[in-house]
Amino acid sequence: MDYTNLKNQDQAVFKTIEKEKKRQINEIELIASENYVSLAVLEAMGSVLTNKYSEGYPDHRYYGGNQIIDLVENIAIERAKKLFDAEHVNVQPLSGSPANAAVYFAFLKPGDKVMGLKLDHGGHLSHGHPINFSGMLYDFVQYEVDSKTEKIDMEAVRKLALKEKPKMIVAGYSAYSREIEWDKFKEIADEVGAFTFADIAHTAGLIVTKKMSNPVPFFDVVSTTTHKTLRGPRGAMIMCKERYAKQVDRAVFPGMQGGPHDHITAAKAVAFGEALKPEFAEYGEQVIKNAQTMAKEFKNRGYRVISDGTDNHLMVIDMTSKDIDGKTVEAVLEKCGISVSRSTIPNDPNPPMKPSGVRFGTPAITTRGMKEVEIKKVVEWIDKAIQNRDNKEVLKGIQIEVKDFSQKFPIPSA
Ligand code: DSN
Repeated sequence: MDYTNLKNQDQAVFKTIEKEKKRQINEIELIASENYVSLAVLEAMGSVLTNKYSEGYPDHRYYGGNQIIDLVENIAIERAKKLFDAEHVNVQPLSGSPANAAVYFAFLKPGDKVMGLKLDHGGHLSHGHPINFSGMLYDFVQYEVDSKTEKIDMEAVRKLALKEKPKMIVAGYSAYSREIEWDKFKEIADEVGAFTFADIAHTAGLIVTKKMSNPVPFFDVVSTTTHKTLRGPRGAMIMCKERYAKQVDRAVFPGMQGGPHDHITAAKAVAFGEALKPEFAEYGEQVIKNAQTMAKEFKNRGYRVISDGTDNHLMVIDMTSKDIDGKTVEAVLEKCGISVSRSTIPNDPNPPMKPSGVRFGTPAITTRGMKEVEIKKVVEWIDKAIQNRDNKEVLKGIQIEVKDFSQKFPIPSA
């Protein structure tokens, strides 16, 4: 992308963007929630649509001059409906947590009981953590993964639901590597009279490529961010059954938000258009193949993979299997030009700021064109760095190799 005007006008900001661009080009990104957008998505985000105010919805705006904004919002809605087989879509949520806030706002009253997966078992802050608005405003009961399999035990979920009788059950997670039994969640929710809410922020891009199962056709309401595996701009959307359309739309605006970010809506439409193409299905398949290769390589090298593998784009590795904690691994790999995020493991004995695990993900490196052979090389570097964590020379050597290697896999938007 050409930044000529920015360069001429504001050197301070231009230089930071250039530096970040270089960092992205020269380093390996393994943060499971990150990806690289296309130039077309980036151009839409940088468009004049950012100049407009359009509170309301297509054909029902509180400002004049929105005929063209209506067109773009409708394109985004129609493409999202097609991608996910959704009855109703709201493309205005600004990001994942605000989207989840709007869902709770649409379906619940403060103090209502909700079931969500515990954060250190793979859930998200907005699924009921006590320091998050969700845990403060609603009466969350947290379910856990099974302590032996580290997978969700649907019989345990059922027992808890029968005991607690929640008004809503939340499924879909941030650090859980297994397929989710949406149908069983739906059965349990029906049994106790609860709403079903899926947060598919992490796996949306794999769901649209039909590599993972889709909760949208039978869950009451589903939220997703648009920037992770879906490879769109930062933002979110909510999908629901037609019968909940009004309450969901009202919860987003005027309930939670003001004017939608129309430039981001346009970029969402572009990303959804890309996700409808056959190439995106190939991408989704490769993301999972790469993650499964990565998990296998870690296991071969003696690392303990939580739940013993992965069905999606991510995995959490218990670093205590190598006598090191997740925070130290994150810092060591940063020195080598490899970005990862520390993560708790189920029933983590260590605190969240210095947890036992590291979460690894393959969406970003797959966008750059890396396949199984490159994944093996990446794991080799990670293992070497961990083994030689106190050896500055070895770490520097890996960083040089990583830089040389990364430059061979261009980033679409850099
Ligand atoms: N921060 C995102 C992630 O890394 O999973 C979720 O909000």
